Amino acid sequence: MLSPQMPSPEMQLADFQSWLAAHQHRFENVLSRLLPAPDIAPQRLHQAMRYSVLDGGKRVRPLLAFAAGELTGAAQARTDIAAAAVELIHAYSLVHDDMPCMDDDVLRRGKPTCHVEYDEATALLVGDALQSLAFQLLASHPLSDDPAHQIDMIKLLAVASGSRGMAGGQAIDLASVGKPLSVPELEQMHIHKTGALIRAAILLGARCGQADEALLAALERYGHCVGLAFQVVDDVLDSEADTATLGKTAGKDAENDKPTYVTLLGAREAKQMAADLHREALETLTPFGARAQRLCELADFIVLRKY
Ligand code: GRG
Repeated sequence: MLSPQMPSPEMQLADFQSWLAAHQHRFENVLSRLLPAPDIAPQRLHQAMRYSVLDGGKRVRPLLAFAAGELTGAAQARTDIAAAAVELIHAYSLVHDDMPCMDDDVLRRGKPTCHVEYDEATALLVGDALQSLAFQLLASHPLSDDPAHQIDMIKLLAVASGSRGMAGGQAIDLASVGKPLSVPELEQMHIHKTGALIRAAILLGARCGQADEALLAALERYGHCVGLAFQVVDDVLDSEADTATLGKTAGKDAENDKPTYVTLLGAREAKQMAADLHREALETLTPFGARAQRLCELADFIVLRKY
């Protein structure tokens, strides 16, 4: 029987869903305010940037930054900037990834991809400009009382998104098309391509508040687990869900002859792997008790998502 003080699982889920919806809604306005207005020159580029960032996406990385920031007592105004910088890098990666020279896709977040709606040159510039804006935000808003600490945070995002992080993972991905990768090789690719930015979101959110080395190490481990779980679930959804549900073309990995957790392990074992990573992520947070509740709920959200 539940004690009178303990909320039921249904109440806890409803509480998480309202936290999620409130942050998603509020953050949309934050992004809209931080992006260049559509009527400022060059209008077409600014409109394409807004098209690629606003009105779509689950905002998983910002939500992770907010939850980590709540754990370390960070001010919302600071985590907003950290979360926005990460989301702009993410949006840039999606725009470039969809281009004909990479994944060549026509649908993203339920609407035509940037190069289809605009053109290839504009899509290239959108990615470039979003990346620059991300670092402009981190450099021009106070994120820490210690300037050296803030420079470390800027470096953290630069490393996570560069050739030793997301862009490097993408390079491994492009080089692996049609090749038989082992599971450890696939893991290395995803730790960089998807995982690096997810870990950066969590660490940047945490570093907007007071985080000691032990907490940062635990969050790094949590980020490793949810980042990898995110990708395993992505592979399962790509093979099992439909295009309308995903808002992007389903079955793209098989069509592009890309190695995935599903092709390497089979759907059953891939789902088991996601469940194991989910459990490890939750175990990592045990020492932080109720303070880490939102991060636990986000781990559930990432693993149990349907799109
Ligand atoms: C072009 C430098 C460069 C990198 C691209 C992350 C990436 C590397 C490409 C994205 C392509 C892709 C489908 C990766 C698999 C996992 C992933 C990042 C999915 C999209 O992220 P979600 O589900 O997307 O968080 P939303 O739209 O919800 O934000």
